Amino acid sequence: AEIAPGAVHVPGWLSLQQQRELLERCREWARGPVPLRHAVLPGGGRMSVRSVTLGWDWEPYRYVRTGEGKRALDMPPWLTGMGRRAVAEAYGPDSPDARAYRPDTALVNFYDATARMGMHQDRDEFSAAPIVSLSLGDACVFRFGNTETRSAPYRDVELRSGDLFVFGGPSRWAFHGVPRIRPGTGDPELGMKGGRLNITLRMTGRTA
Ligand code: MD3
Ligand code: FE
Repeated sequence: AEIAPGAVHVPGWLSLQQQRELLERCREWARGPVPLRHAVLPGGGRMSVRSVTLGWDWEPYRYVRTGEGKRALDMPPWLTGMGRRAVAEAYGPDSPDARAYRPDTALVNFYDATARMGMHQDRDEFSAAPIVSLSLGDACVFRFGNTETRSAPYRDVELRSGDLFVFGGPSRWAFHGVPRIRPGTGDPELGMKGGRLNITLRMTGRTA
C-alpha cells in the first residue's frame, strides 16, 4: 500500500523463516565488535533505542558515539541484495530506484517495551536514494508525518514483524517517529523474548 508518494508498505514481506534468520544475524551484529548500545545525542541525552550499524563507522549517524576505535562490521552482500529486492518489490523491478539501489549501510535499532523515537528527518546521508525498513518482533505505532514540520498532519501506521516499508521520492524527507511499542504482540514462534528490531538499509552516497 502506498501511504504517501514514494512511501510503500508491504505487510508480511518476510516469511517466518526469513525473520528467524534475520533475527539470528541481528543477534550476531549486536554482540560486536561495536556492541548494541544507546546513542548519545549532541546535547548529552541518551536515546532510548539501542543501535548497531554495519558498513559505516557511525559517521553518518553523528548521534551514535563511535566505539572505542573499533570498526563497524562490513555490510554483507546478501543484505545489499535484500535491499535491492525490497525496492523492486515496492516500486517494481524496472523502476529507476530499484535498478540503482545498492545500500552500503544498515542501521539496526532495538526497542524495548518503553523505547520511543521522536519525530525526525533522516538527513545524514549524501544520497536521495530510498530507505528500506524491515521490522521484527513486537509491533509498533509508526508515525509518518510531512516534510515541513515535525507536527501534524501525520498518519499512524501499525508496523508488524516481517513488514517491509520503503521510503523514497518525496517521502524520503518526511518527518517520522515511533511513538509506542506494543509489548507482547510478537509471534512466539519467532523466538524473540520481547521488544522490536528495525533494520534500515541506506545508500550513504559517501565516496570514501
Ligand atoms: C520515513 N527508524 O532509524 S523505520 C531511523 O522503526 C528510524 O526504527 C524507525 O526512523 C524505526 O532513522 C523508523 C522507518 C523509516 C526509516 C527511514 C525513513 C521511515 C522513514 C526516512 C524517511 C521517511
Ligand atoms: Fe529515521
